[in-house]
Amino acid sequence: MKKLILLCAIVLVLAAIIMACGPGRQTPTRESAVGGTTSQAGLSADAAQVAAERGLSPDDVTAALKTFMPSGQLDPYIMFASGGQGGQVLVVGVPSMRILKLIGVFTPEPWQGYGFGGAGNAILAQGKVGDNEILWGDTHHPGLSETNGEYDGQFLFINDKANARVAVIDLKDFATKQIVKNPLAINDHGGSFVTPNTEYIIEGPQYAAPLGWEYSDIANYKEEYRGVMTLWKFDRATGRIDPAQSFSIELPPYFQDLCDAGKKVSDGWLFCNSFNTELATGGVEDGNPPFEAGTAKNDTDYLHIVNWKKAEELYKAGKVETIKGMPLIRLDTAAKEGVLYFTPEPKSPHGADVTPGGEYVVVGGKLDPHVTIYSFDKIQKAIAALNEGTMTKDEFGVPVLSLDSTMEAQVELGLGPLHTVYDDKGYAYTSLFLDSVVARWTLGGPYQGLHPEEPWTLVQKLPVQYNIGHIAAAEGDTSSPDGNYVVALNKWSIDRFANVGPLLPQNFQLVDTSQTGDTMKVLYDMPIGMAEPHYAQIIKADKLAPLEVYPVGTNPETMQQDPNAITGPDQAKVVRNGNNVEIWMAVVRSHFTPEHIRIKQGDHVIWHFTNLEQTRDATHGFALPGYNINLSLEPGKTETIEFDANMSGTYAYYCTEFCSALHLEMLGYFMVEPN
Ligand code: CUK
Ligand code: CUA
Repeated sequence: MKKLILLCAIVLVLAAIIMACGPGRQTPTRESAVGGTTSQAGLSADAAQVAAERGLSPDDVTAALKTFMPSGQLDPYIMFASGGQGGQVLVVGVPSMRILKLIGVFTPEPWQGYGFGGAGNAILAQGKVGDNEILWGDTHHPGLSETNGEYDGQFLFINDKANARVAVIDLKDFATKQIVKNPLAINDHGGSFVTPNTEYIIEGPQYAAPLGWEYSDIANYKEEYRGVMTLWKFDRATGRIDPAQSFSIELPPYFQDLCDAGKKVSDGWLFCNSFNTELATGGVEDGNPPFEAGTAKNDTDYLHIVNWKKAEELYKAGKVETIKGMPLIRLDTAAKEGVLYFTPEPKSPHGADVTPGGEYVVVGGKLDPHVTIYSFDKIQKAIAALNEGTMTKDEFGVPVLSLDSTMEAQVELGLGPLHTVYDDKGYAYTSLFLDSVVARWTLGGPYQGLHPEEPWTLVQKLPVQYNIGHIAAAEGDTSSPDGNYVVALNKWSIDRFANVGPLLPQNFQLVDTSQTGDTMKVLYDMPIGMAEPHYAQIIKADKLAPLEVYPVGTNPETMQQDPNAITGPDQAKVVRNGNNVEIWMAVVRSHFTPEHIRIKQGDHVIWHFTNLEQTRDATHGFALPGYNINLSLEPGKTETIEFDANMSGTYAYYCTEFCSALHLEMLGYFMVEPN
């Protein structure tokens, strides 16, 4: 009945809108509806008064109108932002900048019951380093799965810089399914991003160390420390990384940084920065130059140009050495067989970002006021022109292509260029860390007709607060970026928000990039009060098709029917077998079945839960005091916990989600009789 009333109301509202728009007009988008209202009627007297009272400028009012999401309306974009040292992923609606979810990835997350007895424990345990359980991560770069260079909305990958791990999140339920630990590297950075059909998830290195992080003194740096790039094979059918089909490439100990995959014309190639071609080893306490000085001595470092299709051939042909179970293309093989080339890049490079059509790689040198644009075509010609007798090599035998032969252009932007993203109007947007601005500049070549300005020129510098690191654009890493929004991920917020003590939130600023020319504006400030996000990707919301509820009996780890699922409370039971007690529990508004569990201290407990609900949002929680057990049982989910009842006592277990008027009554007793 309620549904029927709602439906009638929707039909009436729709009819009213269509009539108001006059004949022949489409149902208005949100923006045209707002525009229509204001242009027809102007701001209401109320609205004008509010604006005056609050001291809002016309720009403020426009920004508010562009970001306000009326109750019940949905954002057209979804942003996935790394949660930095929080080890999570943030899901944010754009342009409203409302946080929709915090996905536990490398860190236990209580709301999702991730890491408190259920399936999350097994997933987190995959991320062990040796025997050590690691219960946090430094998430840097989320990468959405792609099909033909476009986000396909199926999976999200993210790296843990601190421990060299990569996680797989299934966007069917926005939950982490897998963590792989890199057996050769102990930290990473240039990941995770995908090849254009998600054949591989790339994990690039950062701080060189002996392979497999074996012990070796830093005095042996040049001989024994290495960088290593890993190509994790992704199996779409299982939705998991397949370590058995993955391989790595050995690199010199140059502190490789950000990487990006070629696409379209440059499909099959990878590009990766580096910032320690000096082979600095620090040791300031012994009178050596500190790392920050030692790594910045040279005028240029090396852009790494990697032919991953060639590397894949070598791997398949067995031209690898297997170390710690990981097939590795050795550095000399990579150099000789045409897998790896270098070309110089200006001071302290950070971002390496491939243009939508794959024609160029844009590199920002943190200590150089320019971005340098490399042409893939020129790189290919320079490689073809290499001649064994005359070619320059670095000290590890890798061919070096001259900057002249690979560079297309340089654009002077200002201080501290870091990362670059793209839109649909032939513009590039670069974050300038020291200037605290978003710089909009024009691409040339095939992009020239898309904007009114000269190619390779600065168009606008938009101040942001403060010290922008990464920058993200709507559909920005695809072959066809959108162009409505850019988000500035600012490292400092200083005075932008209420003082919450010495640890301040980060500031995400939403930037309107919908018009050409000198028109960018900041629309919204969003404090991030849980960590330091590094990168984000923004996907069209309609590309995502998550489940509304799990089919009853779904195991969230396998996404298959769980063999221990039950279909009704009548199947609930407790079975004792010696010291093993196995429980099949039904969960449905507003009771657990059974409500009494009697066991003996020292019993081993295996406890299966099935939430029988199929109503959207009818989530129940399960909290068991004293045993660190906390589950989130979404509709249809089946989950299992296993533990030793080492403490005697009487424990009321209860539902943690306010699921109904009788939610408080949703409980039971776990009675553990002492020995
Ligand atoms: S890094 Cu953080 S601002 Cu990990 Cu992509 Cu450049
Ligand atoms: Cu179930 Cu509250």
